[in-house]
Amino acid sequence: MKKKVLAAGLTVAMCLSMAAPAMADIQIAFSQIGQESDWRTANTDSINGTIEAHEGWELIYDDAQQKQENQIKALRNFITQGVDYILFTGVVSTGWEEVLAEVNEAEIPLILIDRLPDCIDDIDYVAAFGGDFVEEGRRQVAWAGEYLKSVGRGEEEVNVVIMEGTTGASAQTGRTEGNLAALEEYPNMKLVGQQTGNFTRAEGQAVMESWLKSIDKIDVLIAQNDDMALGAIDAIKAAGLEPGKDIIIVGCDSVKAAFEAIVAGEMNATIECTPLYGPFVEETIEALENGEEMSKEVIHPEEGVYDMEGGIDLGTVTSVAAADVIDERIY
Ligand code: GYE
Repeated sequence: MKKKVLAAGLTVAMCLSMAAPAMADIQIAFSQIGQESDWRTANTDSINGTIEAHEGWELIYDDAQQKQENQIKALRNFITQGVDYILFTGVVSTGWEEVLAEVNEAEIPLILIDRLPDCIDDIDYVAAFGGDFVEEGRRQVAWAGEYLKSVGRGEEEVNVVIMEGTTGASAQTGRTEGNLAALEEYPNMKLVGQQTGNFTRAEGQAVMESWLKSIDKIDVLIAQNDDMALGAIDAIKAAGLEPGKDIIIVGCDSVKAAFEAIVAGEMNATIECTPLYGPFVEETIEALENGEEMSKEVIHPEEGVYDMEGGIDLGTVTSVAAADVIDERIY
């Protein structure tokens, strides 16, 4: 009798231990760039939060602190660990062929997000999702050009500076391409400065400080993200000028802090680039787990433009007043 009970107990224990691997979590590894901006924080929170909240999913997260070599190491670690999915955004756009080929060889489904690598056509990936950076850059300059027209300054020669993001990041190369192409459409806007501020507030402030010393007159600042615009606002105030009035400021991302600056009259506009990729990641992995195939087409989310009063027509989009949406903004 005793023997029987023991045997039954053993069977149960064996079943449990055999069932465990089948129920193991799906491991989703995410190689993130760093923590340079409010956008990045919101992006990390959205993706990590979604994965952590999903039953049966396990997050393996790596913050590369803006270093490509750290990202390469992280990707190789993910391969060694045999994770089930890899989420990847590259700090710069070049130099990924080798390590992404290794991911392909390991047959780990690769989901590309945000800053897509230049070698995208030479690698296998299951889905890609990111901002349309060229269009965002075009919108920045077009907003300033159309705004100037709307206040009767369309013929006035104005001096423009472009504060760029991290050199070599697709968000920088794309936005710069869009900025420069749009400047051709507005002959009254003259480019007098172009420098990187690395997508951070501190560098945005430092670059603006040095421009204010070396350039006689700056009328328009195009900052390739809101954090740099906010840093520049501090420098402009410190120089005794009025941001948003003496210098027209157009940012990119549409983070809450930029809406607050616009509502306070210290910034003029921000072009939206959504960081909220959690839902896309969730949908993609759920579909793949159900055996569905995803399209290889790069998905660009729909995005708006926000400013002081709204109503600036940019062809593909018309601006909306930041004051009208600020309460809904969670990042
Ligand atoms: O605009 C910036 C961030 O890659 C779209 O990176 C992203 C950019 C974003 O640091 O704020």
